[in-house]
Amino acid sequence: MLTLYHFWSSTCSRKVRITLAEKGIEWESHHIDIVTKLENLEPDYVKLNPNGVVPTLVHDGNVIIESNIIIEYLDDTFPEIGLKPEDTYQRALMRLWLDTAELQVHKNVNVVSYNKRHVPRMNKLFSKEEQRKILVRSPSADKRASMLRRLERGVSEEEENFANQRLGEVMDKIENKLGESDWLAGDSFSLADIAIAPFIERFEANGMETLVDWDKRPKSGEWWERIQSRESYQTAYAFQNPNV
Ligand SMILES: N[C@@H](CCC(=O)N[C@@H](CS)C(=O)NCC(=O)O)C(=O)O
Repeated sequence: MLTLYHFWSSTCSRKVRITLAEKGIEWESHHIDIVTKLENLEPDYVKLNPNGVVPTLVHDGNVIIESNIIIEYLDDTFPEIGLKPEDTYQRALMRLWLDTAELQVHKNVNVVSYNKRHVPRMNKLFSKEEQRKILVRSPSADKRASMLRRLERGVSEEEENFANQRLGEVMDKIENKLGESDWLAGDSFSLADIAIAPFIERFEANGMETLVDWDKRPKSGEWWERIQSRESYQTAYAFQNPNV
């Protein structure tokens, strides 16, 4: 039995839902509202995920956290439809894309979307003092410190520009790679494509136009079309907020 604790619009949750759909695995949904109800900070959830974030997978009583680790776990455990290259070098390169998705893309997209998306959403729901109290509850010391700093000082234009440049570099890397092969880790669709795809949708949703200018990066535009036309992508994105 597989249970996924996830939030409908979270990029990391979407990675896992795409993987589950690619493999045709049945799963039970446990929606964790990370925005209005802050269910990710409830003690019972933090027992499962000590970082207080989504997603979390529970499989036959075993708890797995971190979206990149979850998607590899799913691929290892349900290998019938494989999502990793056969060749071990290509597999290593695939893992590098997973790292890039987390360490370069997720990290910087959070900086860029702070003023645009995060602040208006939070200010509509909570006063500044309430937001401070929420952040203090975050079980991750790193996250607590950086988010409290952002709450006090905001994200400067300089920080936003720096993060945007790092994201532009990833998009250039993607364009170069797709000049060599149809998919990020070679000739077949893999976890590398799954790990990056939800961020491309996020760039589009946030109107980050220079990143998704497909005239400038045509190979990436074609790749992005191919990903969106997959049934797994459509299934993952069809999951909507159950609380509205
Ligand atoms: N490295 C983690 C990151 C998880 C993460 O940051 N999840 C976000 C949603 S994409 C979250 O739960 N945010 C809630 C919060 O930080 O309060 C992973 O890949 O699973």
